[in-house]
Amino acid sequence: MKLDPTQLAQFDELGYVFLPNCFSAAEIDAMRNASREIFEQTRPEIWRERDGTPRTAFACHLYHEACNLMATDVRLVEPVEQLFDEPCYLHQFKINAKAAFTGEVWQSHQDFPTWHKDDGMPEARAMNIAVFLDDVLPVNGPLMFIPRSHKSGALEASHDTQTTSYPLWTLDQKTVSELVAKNGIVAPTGEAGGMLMFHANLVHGSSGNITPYPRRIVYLTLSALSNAIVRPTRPEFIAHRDFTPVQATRTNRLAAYAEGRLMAA
Ligand SMILES: O=C(O)CCC(=O)C(=O)O
Repeated sequence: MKLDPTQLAQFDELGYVFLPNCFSAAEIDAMRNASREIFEQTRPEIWRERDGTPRTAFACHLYHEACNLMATDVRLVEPVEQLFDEPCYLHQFKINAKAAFTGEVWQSHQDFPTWHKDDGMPEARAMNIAVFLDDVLPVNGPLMFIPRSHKSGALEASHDTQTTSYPLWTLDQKTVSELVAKNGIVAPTGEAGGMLMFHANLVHGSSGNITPYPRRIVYLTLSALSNAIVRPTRPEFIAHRDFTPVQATRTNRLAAYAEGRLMAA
């Protein structure tokens, strides 16, 4: 699945593009079941909010078949390869839970500074591509983007280990205020099954979820093959060391998996 010229122009100008209805209801159902099974487990790859609620399941593509199929899905891999014009490897795979009532914030940040400082990623030739497993609403902690902020390059950030359980290189209020004054701030919302891709230097974050509606999102971080990390400091389940190019599966194996589960039920 390739981006069309309008989508390419939007990505270039605003730093993100949202594509609705990319995954079917059956595929999303299978991924929601997967996320339930995963978040029931206790393992080092599953990070929790300070109250113990699951926050993020890293690298679950290595131990859950549905996630494994999503990690090579052509709908996710192809548009990123198109933008970088080269094959990609998977730098990170995760499900962010943003649980009903207790899901905490993601502070305002750009992704590349964390990948660069913590993992030794050479350039901003990597990006997050996200699949909504729940309807993302204005009220349940949607991602918020500052459009065009990717054009500012990598901004100065400080290492925040206090605000949440997950350390992140975050931006200060002055920087965020100036960027918002210039470009505004948006929260792309949409139904489960939609897909959102955004530039590694796009400033983003999300607020806590105090609603009864969970907001689960799967993220693939795909990096250009020429941009392999050189100085990883984080565990392998957060910053992968396998630089094999992702072989996108052209047959829809996630749909077949979802149908198989339905027939077995
Ligand atoms: O899921 C979210 O709300 C934010 C995730 C995020 O910003 C990230 O993984 O870099």
